[in-house]
Amino acid sequence: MQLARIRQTDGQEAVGLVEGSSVAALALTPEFPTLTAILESTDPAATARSLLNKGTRYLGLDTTTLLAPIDQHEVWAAGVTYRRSQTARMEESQGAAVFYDQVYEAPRPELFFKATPGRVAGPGQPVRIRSDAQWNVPEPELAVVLNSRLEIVGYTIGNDMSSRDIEGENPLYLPQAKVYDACCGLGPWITLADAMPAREQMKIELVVQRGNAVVFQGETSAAQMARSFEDLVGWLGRDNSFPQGVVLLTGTGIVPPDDFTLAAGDEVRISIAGIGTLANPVEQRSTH
Ligand code: DO4
Ligand code: MG
Repeated sequence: MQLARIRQTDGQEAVGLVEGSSVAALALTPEFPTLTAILESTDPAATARSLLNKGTRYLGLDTTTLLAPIDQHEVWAAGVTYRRSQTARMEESQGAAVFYDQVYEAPRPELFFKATPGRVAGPGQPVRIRSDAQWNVPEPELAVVLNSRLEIVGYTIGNDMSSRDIEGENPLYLPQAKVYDACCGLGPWITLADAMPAREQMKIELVVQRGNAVVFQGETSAAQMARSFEDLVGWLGRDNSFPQGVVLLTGTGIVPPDDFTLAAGDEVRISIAGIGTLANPVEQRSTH
């Protein structure tokens, strides 16, 4: 089962149950008023089904506005969880190469705060490259969706937009390379955990389109990740509570070659088996 957040034609936001090419707006109740409440329930799929009623209208996915599939969730990210990310970072930041090398093997993973909900772009909304950065890339990442008990309730697609020149100049600049307005794409919806294929089948693909040309494409699989989801979640939850649940991006295994940078007007498409495709245009403008 797949759950989305949608905006209906009257402007009202709702939680949608995706079925094929349609989405049904659930009849939310005082007990289950939000996506978060559904994900907190002991059986989110059964809860969602119980919120369908006889009058439920099925809307066409192509004519429905999808929103990022989160409420008040914080978004966190893991880094250097794939060999490709480790080598790219070691090349980009010679002074800090040893740290990227060590963290790939160390028991404690790299975890960082990525975004507040307001910094997240949903399907079709622009993700941003910083106005003060010259070397920018998308990072296509499988995102695990956790409830407040830190149980994995589902998966979605994340784009951990990154400014490689800022991170490469000095690792202490990492938060600036990673966290800014529209720095994160999420969506198009959450596939509940039971409906996901085995990790070995979780293929991840990235396409960057510029006009009519594909300027970069790459693929990997979640099976290439050096850590388990449970290990990452265990570290995230140490001395850290998430009353609303949390989304954790699990790191990138696709890094374009060093001569590639995103440009305003590009479209980034990330597909993950069992979930679907998240597409976002890229813009470069300063909020202030
Ligand atoms: O250490 C920098 C960030 C790494 C990262 O975001 C990734 O590997 O996906
Ligand atoms: Mg990343």
